[in-house]
Amino acid sequence: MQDAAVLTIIKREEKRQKEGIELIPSENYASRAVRTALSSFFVNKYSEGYPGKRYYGGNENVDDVERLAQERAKKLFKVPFANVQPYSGSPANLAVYLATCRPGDVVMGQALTAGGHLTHGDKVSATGIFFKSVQYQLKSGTADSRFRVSTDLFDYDEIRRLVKQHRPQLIWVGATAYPLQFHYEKFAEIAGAAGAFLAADIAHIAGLIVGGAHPSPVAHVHLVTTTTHKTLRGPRGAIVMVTDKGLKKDPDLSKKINQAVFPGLQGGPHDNQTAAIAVALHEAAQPSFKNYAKQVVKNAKVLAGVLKKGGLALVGGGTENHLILVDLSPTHGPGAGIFAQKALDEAGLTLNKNSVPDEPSSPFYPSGIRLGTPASTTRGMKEKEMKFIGETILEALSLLKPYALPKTKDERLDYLRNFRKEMESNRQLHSLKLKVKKIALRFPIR
Ligand code: DSN
Repeated sequence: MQDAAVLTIIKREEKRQKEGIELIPSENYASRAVRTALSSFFVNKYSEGYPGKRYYGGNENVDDVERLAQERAKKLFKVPFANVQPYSGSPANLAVYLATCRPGDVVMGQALTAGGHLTHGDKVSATGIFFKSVQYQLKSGTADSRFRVSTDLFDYDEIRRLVKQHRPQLIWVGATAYPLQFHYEKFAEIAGAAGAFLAADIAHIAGLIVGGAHPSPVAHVHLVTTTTHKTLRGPRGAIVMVTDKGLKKDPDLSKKINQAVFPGLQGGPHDNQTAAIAVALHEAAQPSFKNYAKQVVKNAKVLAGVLKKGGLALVGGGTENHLILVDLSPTHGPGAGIFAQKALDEAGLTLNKNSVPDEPSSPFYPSGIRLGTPASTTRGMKEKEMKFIGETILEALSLLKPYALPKTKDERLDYLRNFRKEMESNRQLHSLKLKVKKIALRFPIR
């Protein structure tokens, strides 16, 4: 590579990834084979349309690779139809709206502050602007580990009541910050009674589903969307699938999804991404991927156990998947997520601040942190490393006791600037970072 300026930055990012431990639950490491496909000659091609029906010439190889990706997705997720062209998760979800709704229709999804996704009808998203969005929350009081481990945080009576009142055309089930398994059949019963389309967004848990570590929604929903870069360990990208149940409700649903993706929302597909998705789907179909998925959950449970024993409040009281949501408000005060993210960054542990159910602060200064095990498990880390990570988190968080988020916006800016400086020069965090680096380097990223 000849561009020294960019190469320097790329090398810095490589070092950051190698020397730290990645705990953001939506991130992962794509294999060398996936990255090779991404930088292949397919980067150079335009291929608006679908296999056998392209607008430009020279697409015989693109057709082959796209058909391969489609077939692999269908087989892996056990669905009759897959569109592998969405650039990423948000366009994939928009395609579902375009295929099932008209502007102004009522739609419903889990609120962002309760762990849902922007594209499930949040008011700042196109999905909340062009549709009448109704949002459901989680049960109150779930963000506290003093409550015994719950197996379900959804209030189905309340969701049923909202559905009866608002009659949505489309309902979403799926989340970006939900630590327990989804019981899709319960959503299906509610959506079915209202005649609504039910779409499962499995972006976070797709790898767990195909690895047998989480139930599949396929028998219960009409549509499934997923990104391909999270637990599925592929390139950034997405897939929209239609189930047999979906085709029964609307035999034209696959055609409508294709039309929605192109020409409805996108232009030329990213063929290099399609090739890389095909590679990732092949990798996820291997027996070793099942071990990976099970280890992700096992690791998350061990990590959650250490954090809970250390006195942290976990939403749902623990985890059943790859993700842990810590509510810091009882231990570190409202809005403490911003402090925790920075302190842990300085210790070489990357995770993100996150809202918690019943958030006492705001989405900009949320009270929780969200972390997970997909990336560290890809590196080969197991229970022993999870104990180290958990203990390191507890030690770093113990430094935050003197800090509290000021009430006013003006006070906050100065306070946070000082806080950041203090964290950056904190010797205890620096020594934790060295320990993290030592462990991290024992687990190469391939
Ligand atoms: N940004 C993703 C996540 O972190 O969960 C959701 O789109």
